[in-house]
Amino acid sequence: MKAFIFDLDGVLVFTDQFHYQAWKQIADRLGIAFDEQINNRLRGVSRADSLEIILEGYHGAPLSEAEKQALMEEKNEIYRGYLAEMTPDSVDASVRETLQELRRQGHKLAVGSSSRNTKYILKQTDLTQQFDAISDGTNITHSKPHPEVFLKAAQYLGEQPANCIVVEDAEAGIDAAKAAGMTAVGIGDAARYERTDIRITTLRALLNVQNTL
Ligand code: B16
Ligand code: MG
Repeated sequence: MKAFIFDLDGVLVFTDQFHYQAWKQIADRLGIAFDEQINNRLRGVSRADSLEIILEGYHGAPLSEAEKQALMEEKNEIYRGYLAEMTPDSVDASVRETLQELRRQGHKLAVGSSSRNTKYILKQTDLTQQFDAISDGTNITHSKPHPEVFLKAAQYLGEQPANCIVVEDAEAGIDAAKAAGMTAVGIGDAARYERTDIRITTLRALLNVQNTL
């Protein structure tokens, strides 16, 4: 029996377009150039760190902490407007089936996400009950690539890090998994990253490689 820790955005659901649309509205208002390439740098990174990356393109008067806080709140309001439209149909059937099959085989499953909206997304998509533990942006002080979010997930599952397999789409997430002493499975962008241990192109492929882990 093993423990699987799944990243959320980019692995189980595809909310990156919602993050992009929400940040784009803020960036446009501040006159900051923001495109999909910059958006890729926000994968797995916390809300506050995401804002700092976006502000690299800001040339106005320096912003106070209160102004930055207000921008993050505004972005989150817009983002949650998109999340409110999510339903169980927003999750690929193959993703749900893969989780169900791993559970059927007796493995423990957790979520390890930087997002403070994790529990809301899982509720909207009816995924909450698929997981034995949830570690997210609300229970960490250090965001990926720091290992805290995955170490907490292992702790909540009652598992040793060496027995945990992390599934990630972001380089920051693979770095976090390796720093935690876990096996790192990469999908999407992370499948092209040199530090990734095992590369998959679809989540379902996890069922084929898991015996080798
Ligand atoms: P929130 P993950 C991450 O989710 C996203 O990839 C990243 O773009 C986002 O900034 C971060 O969550 C924080 O999200 O603003 O909802 O707290 O990939 O770690 O599941
Ligand atoms: Mg991700």
